[in-house]
Amino acid sequence: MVFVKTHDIDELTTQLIGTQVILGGWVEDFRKLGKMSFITLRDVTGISQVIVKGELNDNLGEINRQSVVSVKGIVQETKARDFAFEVKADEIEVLGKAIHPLPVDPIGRVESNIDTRLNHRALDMRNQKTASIFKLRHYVLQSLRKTLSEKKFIEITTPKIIGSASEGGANLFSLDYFGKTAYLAQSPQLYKEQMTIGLERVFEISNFYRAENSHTGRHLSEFTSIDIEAAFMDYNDVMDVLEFLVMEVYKYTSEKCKKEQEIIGYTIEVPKSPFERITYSQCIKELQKSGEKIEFGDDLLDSHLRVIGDSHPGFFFLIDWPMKLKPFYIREKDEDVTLSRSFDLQFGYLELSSGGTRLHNPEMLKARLKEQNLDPMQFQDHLKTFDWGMPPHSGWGMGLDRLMTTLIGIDNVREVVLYPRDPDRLSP
Ligand code: AMO
Repeated sequence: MVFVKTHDIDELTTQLIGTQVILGGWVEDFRKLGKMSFITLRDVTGISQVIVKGELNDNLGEINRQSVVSVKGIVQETKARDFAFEVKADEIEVLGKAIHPLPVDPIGRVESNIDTRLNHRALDMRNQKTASIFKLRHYVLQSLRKTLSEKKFIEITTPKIIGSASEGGANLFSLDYFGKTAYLAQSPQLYKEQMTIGLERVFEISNFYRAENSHTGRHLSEFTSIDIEAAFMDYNDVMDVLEFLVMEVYKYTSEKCKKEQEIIGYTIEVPKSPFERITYSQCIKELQKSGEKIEFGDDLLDSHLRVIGDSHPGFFFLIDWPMKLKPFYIREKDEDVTLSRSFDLQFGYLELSSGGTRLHNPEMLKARLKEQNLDPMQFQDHLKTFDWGMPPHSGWGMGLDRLMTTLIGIDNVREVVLYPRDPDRLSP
């Protein structure tokens, strides 16, 4: 038999009763009851019952669960409670046998810990909860691309192998590049800024790399970032874009992904808009009030963010950080040059995004690089573009994996990444 499917399981309808179909999928359950056998067959769209009788049943050997089979048969009504239809098999072919027992139970009846599941990720994807998370991720990406395109952002792809650091020196993976040292990009920062001189509004959704020796539920060595950069926009404008985008993701997936939410066991709650905008100074005062030893100018540690997150659950912006805590490309405020036009988007304690208005004056940018002990010579290729009519611009980067965790109420990014990379995990 050929293994071409005529239908996906979710395409079986009343109109097809009496029609011959060819289905393909995995055996979720196999029961041989003397004169007949029942197969529960799953494909990516759903689950169906296959009934085997007569000579075909007599000649049918044992089929291991999770083997992949092709079934040719006639669609008919069923007495089974859990199914709308069944297929009475005329031919069954095992296309790929599954070993028994499998290293993880794809039905999820026997729970496996996350490390075991990640070690067998392809098989874990047959677990409906895992598959639903990745279907949801697909719709999140769809929504992001749609909204940004509608707002006239052009999707770009910047290089991931680079000759010098994009975010300053720390946390860089280096590699040998034909005898020279190259690095894996930490972000598209410099390239996305450069692209504003020709395309005005750009976005990128790609993987970036951070050699952070962190063992938390929110840090990965390779993460997916959504980045935007926009000419003629201030940090308030790009915060508006970010808020709109997050709201659209929540609205779209809460409507579109009903089945996935049911399987995951979590209801996507569309957040309230507008998101609160709290200044860094207000935040320091709040922390001092709650007894934390912190001064203006100190960075916010995880412990501080947890305190702030407790009193501000959900989405909020933390704005106007001190200049000294922000990267070299961030621009100061006119009314107080110690403060920056910058923000982080928080979800409770979790940082989802950071961004701001950029310096677009080359002399000031050079001075800032020196102030932060970075060598302007290393940034020559970038700096020269600032002499070609660089527009004022702003942007942000947001961790897609972290955004996904907020959507489905989990606290480990590894659950939403196919093959996570962290200091302890380089394979599969
Ligand atoms: P930043 O370094 O704050 O900013 O990164 C932006 C967002 O990316 C996500 N992120 C990570 N997610 C998982 N694992 C990691 N190791 C990791 N590192 C970062 C976070 C974070 O908020 N160029 C600037 C952005 C800009 O100004 O446009 C930047 O990279 O969600």
